[in-house]
Amino acid sequence: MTSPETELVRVLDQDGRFTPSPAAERYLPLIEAISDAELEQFYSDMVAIRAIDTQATNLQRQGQLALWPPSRGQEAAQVGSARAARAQDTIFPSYREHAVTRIRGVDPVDIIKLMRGVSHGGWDPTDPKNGNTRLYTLVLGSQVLHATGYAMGLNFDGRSGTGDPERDEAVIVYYGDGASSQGDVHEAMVFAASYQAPTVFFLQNNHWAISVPVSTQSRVPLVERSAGYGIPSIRVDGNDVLASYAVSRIALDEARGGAGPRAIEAVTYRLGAHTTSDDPTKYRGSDEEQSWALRDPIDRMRAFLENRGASAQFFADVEAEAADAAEDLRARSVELGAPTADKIFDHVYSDPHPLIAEQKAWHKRYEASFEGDGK
Ligand SMILES: Cc1ncc(C[n+]2csc(CCOP(=O)(O)OP(=O)(O)O)c2C)c(N)n1
Repeated sequence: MTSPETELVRVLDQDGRFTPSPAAERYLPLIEAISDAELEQFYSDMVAIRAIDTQATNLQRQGQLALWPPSRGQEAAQVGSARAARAQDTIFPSYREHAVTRIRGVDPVDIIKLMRGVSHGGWDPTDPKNGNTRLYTLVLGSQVLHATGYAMGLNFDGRSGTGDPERDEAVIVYYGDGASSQGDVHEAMVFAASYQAPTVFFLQNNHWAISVPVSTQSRVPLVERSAGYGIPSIRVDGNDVLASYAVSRIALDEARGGAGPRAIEAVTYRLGAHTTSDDPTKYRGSDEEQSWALRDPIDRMRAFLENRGASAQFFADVEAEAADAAEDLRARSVELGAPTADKIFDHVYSDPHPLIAEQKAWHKRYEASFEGDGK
């Protein structure tokens, strides 16, 4: 049975033609109002992050990083939703939201620092240059609780639903199909719905929780999980950047305006490995991967822009800028060096703690015991 929630919002078909689905009807005025410059920005965001993502994957293969979670294939879901957020909104990423964080101003080298093990967090979430972007979360689903608690706080502090769209704030939180099975996510939804917290739950259904397919995880479309808590929920083609932008804009506007939480299931696909430690050929067939490769979000948007008359020069410039961004990432990543051992102890608590101070002193004595060794 198809419920309204399971109808897919899509405006660009696989070949980039503008052919809106019935569920896309209410979003068309918004989409038609997107300027040429914004359309081009969406495309260049996607191309840039793919180049950066490929570079980071290569850096891991060359031993420069411990691990990298590739975002290949998920660019449209991320760029559309991130471009829909207002500057005052707060972003709670999981660990694959490289396009989102970049759009908010986080330097990609700060993600490298985390994955290289030279930083405990990567960036300072309170520094305005990072666009209210909280840290990556590796414990599945915990950020969904953090986001909901934060959104409840926005309501308590009168920073949401006041009727002033220039000041009202909302929260958008990213999580995956696997994380949607975590208890934390369900608790968060109960609280968000009960308190009408301005939270947008943005689920990227990339079809695999490492080797577990979404069909094993859920008997119903994932969009029905959030709908079951009374949260208005929309299913969108996550490989269509325009649809992703439009549903996110409306959901965030509604949440910010005091209408309570909203949920989006972006149907997309992880084209690469879960992380650089994973080998997807062990659990999924190449037919599936190839069929999704045909739905590549970047190719789709490129075809759309070409049909509108974008010049060859535009595409060449975008490619060149993306290559420069990737090269810059490489140059700065290989120069990061190792952290001092003190840093491991200094960032455990924000205030001094006697146990940590004792451990730090012990470690210093231990290191000193090697001095002069072998001479
Ligand atoms: C609480 C918790 N349980 C298990 C893991 C191990 N783990 C890391 S990623 C992952 C799969 C996540 O899949 P999904 O939520 O679909 O996100 P994706 O990685 O596909 O973007 C698992 C089980 C973890 N990090 N945290």
